[in-house]
Amino acid sequence: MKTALITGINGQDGSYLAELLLEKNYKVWGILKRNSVAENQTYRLDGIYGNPNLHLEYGDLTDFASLVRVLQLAKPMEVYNLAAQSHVRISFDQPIYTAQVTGVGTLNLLEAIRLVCPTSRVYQASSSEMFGNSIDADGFQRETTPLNPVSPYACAKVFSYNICRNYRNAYNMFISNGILFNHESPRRGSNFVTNKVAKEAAKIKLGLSDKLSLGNMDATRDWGHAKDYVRAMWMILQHNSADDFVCATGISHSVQDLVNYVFDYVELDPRQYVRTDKRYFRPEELRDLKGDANKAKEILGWEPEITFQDMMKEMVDYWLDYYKGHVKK
Ligand code: NAP
Ligand code: G4F
Repeated sequence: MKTALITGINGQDGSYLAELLLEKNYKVWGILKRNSVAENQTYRLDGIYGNPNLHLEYGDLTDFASLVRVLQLAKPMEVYNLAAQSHVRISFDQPIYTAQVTGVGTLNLLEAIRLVCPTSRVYQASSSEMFGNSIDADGFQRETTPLNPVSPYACAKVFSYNICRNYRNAYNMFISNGILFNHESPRRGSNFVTNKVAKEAAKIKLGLSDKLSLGNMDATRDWGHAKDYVRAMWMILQHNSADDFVCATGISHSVQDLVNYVFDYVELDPRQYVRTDKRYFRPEELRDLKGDANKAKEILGWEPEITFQDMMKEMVDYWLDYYKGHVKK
């Protein structure tokens, strides 16, 4: 039986990845950061909670000793480092904390793996945010595009990306970076733009709200579905050598396009409800992201399957069901 450890197991990606690995008959260990309200913390794991092959342990990326303890218990063949302070706007409010978790936290984990289980295969959740405003002449970002981060979050992810490559080369460890473009789902935090728009449009449709405040509507993103991207994470660690891969759909939409699509789906005119609010703008904005995932397609055979349109419908339907249930209660 294969054994995997997931940091960030209760996050969007961690919960889908845990489901995928359990389906593949893995024993799955997960690290949970202590939270004062335990109930809220594991709701994304509801579908697999109690599975005898799922083991949750307290730990924190900033607490080296806790990582050593869990690695000694789990003895994982594969480690997926998904834990992070992952919100770009919030990284401007908490830059030092973000650097400690999203940057140095990765180094804590690598050093613990090097000491406890150096033959484990390691996946690092790197991000398209690392490219910043660096774009190739054809309008795409790919593995060779220079990294030019424009947020504290992205700077921390660049540190993690580089320290992973350094440990791979210096210690001959199997450490791969997935450079993933934005991916979403109904499990996405509702302060990220896709789920914020889906949730608020559903509330407006049901008469529970009358406005949606957003930041930069001109920014464009390459949005895919988290289920497709956790499949890529697993495929990256099954490859015969450690390497770095971009995962993206190759199609980008502006935030305005996203709003238009969602409001059209719920049959409302966005001009009546959507406003911009400077609170949601960033001190420095990453304007455009569009990824070229040809390397992952050619070497791993990975391709995204779920379209932006189907994903946004799934997210809006989730919130419509949620609030209809809520209203009934
Ligand atoms: P997410 O939903 O924000 O999940 C982050 C996870 O990290 C949560 O389980 C969180 O636990 C945990 N965590 C935060 N601080 C921690 C700490 N100090 N120690 C241990 N655990 C900690 O993020 P996601 O969307 O699933 O993304 C997964 C990873 O991929 C992240 O590293 C993110 O930066 C990266 N990434 C995401 C995307 C995307 O579009 N989703 C794209 C590229 C890269 P609590 O919830 O209990 O705080
Ligand atoms: O949904 P977002 O907050 O995602 P962002 O900043 O692109 O970061 C996400 O994707 C990265 C991969 O590229 C991950 F590494 C990272 O962890 C995270 O998962 O914002 C998307 C765009 C931005 O341009 C933002 O300025 O939407 C714009 N936006 C406009 N109004 C808004 C809002 N974003 C948020 N969160 N809230 C708004 O009201």
